Amino acid sequence: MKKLSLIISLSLFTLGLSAQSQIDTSLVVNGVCGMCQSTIEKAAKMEGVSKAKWDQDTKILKLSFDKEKVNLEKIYKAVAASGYDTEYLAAPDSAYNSLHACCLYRDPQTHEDHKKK
Ligand SMILES: [Cu+2]
Repeated sequence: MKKLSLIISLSLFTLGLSAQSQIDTSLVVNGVCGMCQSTIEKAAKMEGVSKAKWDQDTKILKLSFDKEKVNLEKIYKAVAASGYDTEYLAAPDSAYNSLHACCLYRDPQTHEDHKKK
């Protein structure tokens, strides 16, 4: 019985550790449409990221990741490299310019065009 309780407390301890390495945070990422959403989420979903969900209206990318495997800086760098400006880092022009025409979120006209639909 003593052994069993030791095993239980050990596994609870391990559970506690894994829960602690999980980070839930969010990141502001500019974008306009569903296509932007899939590109942003795809870029953010790297190893160690268990959740990456971007909202078109709020521009917020909700993230859950394992801080032992990845960090926020790595994630926003990948998102910026995919062509999207984040609150910490702007996308390089070359990446931005290779986005689909309907995704060129830096142009106010793009936002207008999406509102009309
Ligand atoms: Cu788009």
